[in-house]
Amino acid sequence: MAVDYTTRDGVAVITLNNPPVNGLGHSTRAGIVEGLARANSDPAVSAIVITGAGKAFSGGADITEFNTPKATQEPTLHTVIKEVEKSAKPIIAAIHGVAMGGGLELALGAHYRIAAPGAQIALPEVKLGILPGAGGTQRLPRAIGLEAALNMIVTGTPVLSEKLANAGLFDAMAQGDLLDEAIAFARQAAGKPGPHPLVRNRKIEHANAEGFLQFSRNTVAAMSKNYPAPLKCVDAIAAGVKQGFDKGLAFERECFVELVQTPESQALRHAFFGERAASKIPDVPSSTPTRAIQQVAVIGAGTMGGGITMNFLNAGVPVTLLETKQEALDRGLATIRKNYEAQVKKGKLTAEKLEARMALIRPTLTYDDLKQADLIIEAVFEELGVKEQVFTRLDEVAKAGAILASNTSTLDVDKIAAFTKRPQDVVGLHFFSPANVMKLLEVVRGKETAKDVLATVMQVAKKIRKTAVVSGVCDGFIGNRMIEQYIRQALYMLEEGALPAQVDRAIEKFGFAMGPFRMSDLAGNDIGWAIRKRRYQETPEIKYSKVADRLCEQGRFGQKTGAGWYDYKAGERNALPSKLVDEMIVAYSKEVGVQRRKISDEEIVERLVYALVNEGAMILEEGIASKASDIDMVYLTGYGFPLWRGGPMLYADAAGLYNVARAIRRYAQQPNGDAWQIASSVAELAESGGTFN
Ligand code: T1G
Repeated sequence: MAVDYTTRDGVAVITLNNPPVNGLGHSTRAGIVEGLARANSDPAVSAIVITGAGKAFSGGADITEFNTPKATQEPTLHTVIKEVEKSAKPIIAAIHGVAMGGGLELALGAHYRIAAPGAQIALPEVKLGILPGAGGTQRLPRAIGLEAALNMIVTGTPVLSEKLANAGLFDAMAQGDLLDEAIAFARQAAGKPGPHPLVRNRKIEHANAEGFLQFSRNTVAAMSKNYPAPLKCVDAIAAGVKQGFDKGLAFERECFVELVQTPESQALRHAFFGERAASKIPDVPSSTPTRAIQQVAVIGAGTMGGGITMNFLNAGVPVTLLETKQEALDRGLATIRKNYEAQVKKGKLTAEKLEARMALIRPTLTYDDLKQADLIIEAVFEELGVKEQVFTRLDEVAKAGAILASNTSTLDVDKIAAFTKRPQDVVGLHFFSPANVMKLLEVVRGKETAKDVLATVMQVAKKIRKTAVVSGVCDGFIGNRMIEQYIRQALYMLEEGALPAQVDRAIEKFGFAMGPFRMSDLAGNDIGWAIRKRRYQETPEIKYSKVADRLCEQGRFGQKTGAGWYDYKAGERNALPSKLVDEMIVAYSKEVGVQRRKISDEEIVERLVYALVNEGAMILEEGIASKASDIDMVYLTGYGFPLWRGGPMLYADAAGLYNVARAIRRYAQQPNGDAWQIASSVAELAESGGTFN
C-alpha cells in the first residue's frame, strides 16, 4: 500500500509513501481513506497528521493514470478530500518539499496546514493543459484570496512556502522538525471544541470581484491562444465566486473532464514525460557511475563558445575559456559581458551576479591551462581539419578521464574521436544558437563513446538546464537531418508555384515560430548554400531545387546582407516580400520547365510536416534516436514546433499514420516526387493502425 500508518502520542500519522513524488495514484488514495477510517475509529487517537515520505508531500495526481480507468476509480481524489473534511478528528497536513496539484488540493481539504520552509507550492495543472480538478479553483481563492489564487492557478508557477507564510494558507510554519511540530499542533487542535475549520467555508473577499474576473478573462484570453486551459481556470474560479462553492466545484469538474481529453493537454503531458524520458538512455542504466565534473573548459570564444560558456557560468561552474589570439579572447569576453548587461537592464540579473559570473571565467591562450579540466568542449570552426588540430592537441594535454566534447553540428563524431587515442572519452555536445538561450542539447554518441561519459553529460545537461536528447552519428544527427527534408520541400514548392511569404504564412499559422524562409534569412542563406554545395559533392543523388542557389549567387544572404528571400529596410528586421525574388522564382520555374500551379496552404503544411515525420521515422528505424518522444523533444525545444501539437511524431499519431502514408504516396506521384521515399515504419504503422508514441 502506498501509505504508511503509525500513531504517536495519540496522533495518527498517515504518510504518503509512493516514490518518487507521492503521486496520488489509486493505491495512495485508497490508503489515505483507510487510514482516516482507522484513525477515526481508534479511541486512542485524538488527531491526525497527513505527511509525505521522501522529498515531497505530494507532486499531485498520478499523471500516468490520466485517461485510464484508474484515474476515476473510487476513491477519487474528490472522495478522499470529502473524507478528510468529514473527519470528526482534526486533520493537519504537514507539508515539505513539494505540494503540487492534487497534493495541494488534499492539503487544502485538511482542517489545518503546517509547512516547512522551502516547499514548492503550486497548482501547475494548467501546464499540462488541464485545471485543478479536485477543488483547487474553489479552495485556493478561499485560502489566499481571489487575486493571488487566480495568478497561481493561471500560471501554474510554484511559490515557496515561506512566501505564503502570511497568505492565509498555513496555520504555522515549522521552525524545526516538521513532524514533531505537526504532532504537537495536532494535539493542541484536538483540545479545541469542534467543528474544526474548513477552507471551503471561508468567504472570498474582494472589493470588485466581477471587475477583476472580467479583466482576468480578457488578459488571459489574449495570452493563451491555442491553449484552452488558462481561460477555463478563470471560468471555474468565477463560477465559485458567483454561484458558491458547490456549484463552482461541479463546474470545475466539468471543465476538467473536457480539458483532459483535448489534444493540447495530451501534447503537454507528452512533452512533460518526453523531457524526462529523454534523459534515460536504454542501454545506460541510471545506476551507471558518473565522472566528477568540477572544472570545465571551452575552446573558442566566438558566438557558440561564448554562449556555451554562459550556460556553465549561470550554473556557478568555473570555465577556462581558450582562444588562439588575445583580441578574439577579448572580443568573446566582451560579448559575454554585453549579454549579461542586457539581462541586468531587463532586471533579470543583478550587477553583483554579473560580476560573480564573469569572475568564474579563466581566459587563456594556452592549451596547458586545460590540463585539469574534467570536461572540455570545443566550439571552433566547423571544418574537419580544424577539429583534427584541436583534438590531437587535446589528446596531448587533457588529463586521463577528461571528457572531450565537440559542438559540431554536421561533422562525423566518430571521425573526430579517431583523432585521439581515447575515443571512449569523446562525445558530441551539439548546442543550438544562441547556446545560452536554446534549451535543446543534442548529445551525439560515437560508436566508442563510453557509457559513463553519456551518463555524465546527461547529468551535466540537467545541471545547465538543457533538454538533452541522445543522437547516433549521422549527417545532421536528429534535428538538422530532418530539417533538411523540410527545406527541400519548401524549395520545391517555390519551384512548383508557391512564394516564400505564402509558405511561411501557412506554416506559421500551423504554429511554427518562424517559417523556413524567414528562418533562413535570419540564420543566413549562405549556411544552407554551403551545406547544399557539400551535398552536391557527397550525395549527388539527393536532388534540390536550385532556386535557393540562384538567390545566394545574387549575394542575398538574408538579414545580414539586408536582403534575402525578403527585403529588409536598413536597421529593421521585419521581412518584406520582395518583388525581385518573386520574379526570380517565377523565371526559375520557367527555366526548369515546371508549370507553376496554385499550392494550397494544406499541401504546404502537409509536405513540410510530413517531410519531418518521414525522416524522423527513418531516424528511428536506424536507431539514431531511441524513441519517438526524443524526436518530438528535439523539435519542441530546438526548432519552434508548436508545443500544443506535441512534436512531429505525436502530430502524425494524431493525424493517423494511415492518412500520413496516403499523403506521402500522393506527393510521390507529383513533380519532384522522388524526394518522397516512404519510410517502412510509416507504411507498416499505416497498415496496422499503430502509432509512434
Ligand atoms: N505523476 C506521475 N509521475 C510524476 C508526477 C506526477 N504528478 N510528477 C513527477 N513524476 C515523475 C516524473 O515523471 C519522474 O519520473 C519522477 O517523478 C521525478 O520527476 C487532480 C489532476 C514534482 C516538482 O504537474 O513538477 O494533480 O522519469 O524528474 O525534478 O488537480 O516532477 O523518474 O520515471 O520532475 O524533483 C499536477 C508535476 C498533476 C507536478 C518534482 N502535478 N511534477 O521535480 O523530479 S495533475 C504536477 C513536477 C493534478 C489534480 C490534478 C516535478 C516535481 P521518472 P522529476 P523533480
